[in-house]
Amino acid sequence: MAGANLNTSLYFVEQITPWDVYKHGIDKMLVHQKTKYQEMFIVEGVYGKALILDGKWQSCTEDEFLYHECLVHPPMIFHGSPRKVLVFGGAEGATVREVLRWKTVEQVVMVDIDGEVVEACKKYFPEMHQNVFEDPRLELIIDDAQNFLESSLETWDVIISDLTDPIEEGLSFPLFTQEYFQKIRNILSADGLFIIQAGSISPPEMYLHVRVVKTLQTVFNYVHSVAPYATSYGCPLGFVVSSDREFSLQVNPEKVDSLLLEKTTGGFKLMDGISLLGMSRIPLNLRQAIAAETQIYTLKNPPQDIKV
Ligand code: SPD
Repeated sequence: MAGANLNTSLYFVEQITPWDVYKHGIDKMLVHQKTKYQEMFIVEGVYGKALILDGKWQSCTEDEFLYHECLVHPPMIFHGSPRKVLVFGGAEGATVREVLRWKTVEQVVMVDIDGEVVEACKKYFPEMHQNVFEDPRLELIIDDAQNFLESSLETWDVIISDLTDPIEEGLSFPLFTQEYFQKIRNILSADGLFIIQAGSISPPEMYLHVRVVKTLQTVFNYVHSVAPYATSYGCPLGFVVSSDREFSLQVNPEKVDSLLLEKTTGGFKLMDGISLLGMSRIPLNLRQAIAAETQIYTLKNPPQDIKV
């Protein structure tokens, strides 16, 4: 069994749900820092090096491609020829690394609130960022996504939200509301696509993902979940792709493979036509939950019956 020879007495314990924890064995603690916004750990173990923020596992060098390739490429592929891409979050640099694989991309702006985390990631995760912070097509802005949206006048072909999990109370709640998604829509080009990391799709917690989907459906004409398998989060995640232009999940794997061959560089570990087809097929229980849900998230009427 993998990890059977683990010889550590040090564990990082992550609360996955109020009833479940995930114990990650640790060989070395590389960083522990309280930044202006959050508590950061960078640790090392059988999964390589990992970033943990406010007690939540963000990514690790061993399996981050499962998350980042699935977050970035679906909207890029559905667009076909993205030139301008906006990324919210993504301190490790792996999200922009995937964006910059696209030869069509001329401009990327990455907005992350926490410059201290970005600096630590530059130092400790060269495997993830692969020096993309030096790419002249990338502009890094240290700011709150909401401030940026207030002042942004440009439009974008693809917008990627690589932020926290959805929650129904607290500081991140506004980032999952109808008002916020309307602002995103205002800065998307007419054929642009938006993808958001929208939390766990395991049965006890999928209502959060489902409500994000329903909220997005009030803003965009076409909204679909995709389900990557990202192994070190302790639960299956769901991303949501939204657009006002129709995009088909009836993916033709051969066409996707030739698009990727023509328009990207570097090769993939996970993404190809077959993988995109697979992650676009979400299970029946999730489709049924989306069909049955009536709650949407607005700032005006935040949820009253918050589950713990
Ligand atoms: N519970 C999963 C949380 C993942 C949040 N973001 C990951 C960031 C990777 N760039």
